[in-house]
Amino acid sequence: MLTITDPDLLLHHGAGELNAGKITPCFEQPARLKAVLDALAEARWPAPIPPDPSARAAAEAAMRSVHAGEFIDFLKSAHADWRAAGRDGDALPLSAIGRRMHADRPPETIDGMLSYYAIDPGTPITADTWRTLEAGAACILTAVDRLQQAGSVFALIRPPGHHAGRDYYGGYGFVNMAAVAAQALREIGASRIAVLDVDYHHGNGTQDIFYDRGDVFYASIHADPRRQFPFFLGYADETGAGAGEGANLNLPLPWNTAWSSWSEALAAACARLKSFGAEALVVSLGFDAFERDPISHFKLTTEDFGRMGAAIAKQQLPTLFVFEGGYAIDALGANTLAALEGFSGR
Ligand code: OKP
Ligand code: ZN
Repeated sequence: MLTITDPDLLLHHGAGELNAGKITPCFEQPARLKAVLDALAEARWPAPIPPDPSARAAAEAAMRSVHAGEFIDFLKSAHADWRAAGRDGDALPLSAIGRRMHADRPPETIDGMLSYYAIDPGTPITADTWRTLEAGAACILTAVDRLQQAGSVFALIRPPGHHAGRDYYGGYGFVNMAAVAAQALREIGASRIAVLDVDYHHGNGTQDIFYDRGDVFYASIHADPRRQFPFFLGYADETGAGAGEGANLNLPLPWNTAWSSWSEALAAACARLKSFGAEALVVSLGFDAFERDPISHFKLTTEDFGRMGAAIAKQQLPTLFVFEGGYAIDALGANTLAALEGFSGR
């Protein structure tokens, strides 16, 4: 399998996130990506390639194709604005929009804007965040470009983007790279795309971006939002709206779910993406459903990720894997390799 990655993806490195009432080191850190790179090299997997220069040049426009322009403007200048306000270190929000407040009036200060666009206090914006996002989007565009020829491509990027909606960020990420991929695939001619999200958390951002569209089917297998982030989206009765009615499938599962029930949900999702008539598949490939993940509560094993890869391969679709979550860094390389090998039948 062809892997696309870039050294700039190691740049974004937040100092801390709010966890159980305390600031702790970020779970989402560059070592995650390094662990996967090392595992691929050790297994003598074909060497990853960097994004094409043309993809670099097109990265910002690709981000704008799925996000609101003012939101991208904000991300681009947020850390400089933070510095200009006299702060150093990472930019974090200090407030949030409550019910019946003005979600339609962006404030003027950086503190106000961070609170306006963030959905959690666990997603620091650093001086390097924007460059990291540009590199990620460039990898996605290159992956899209190679997909037809290669049959399957792995975009090894970070931070995870599936919590980023049209005009908000959070859940460690800022730009929804799976959505960038699906949109780019649409633009090069595929008329129906499926996004399959196997990350432990619901991809509220991906759902948000495509909720009223009938051309991109979104299916997610995730921890029940009644007990898990993102808390306010991911219920089974969210089925799409307007032209998108029926093109959204949420399969929430209880804590402690293991492969026997997880795999039934996967079979259900696969059946639906088949009947949808997808011409290409984007997989939000998270590994936090792993039994030893430090922030999650499912029970998948390394071998189960191999079974997952094999089941996805059975769909016989051009498949673009986008790296998402997974925080048990010591097992992340083995888990990722298991999924890719399972898919490739190695
Ligand atoms: C991103 B992805 C711990 C709270 C965690 C955010 C989880 C983001 C997961 N401080 N809340 O879906 O793996
Ligand atoms: Zn996750």
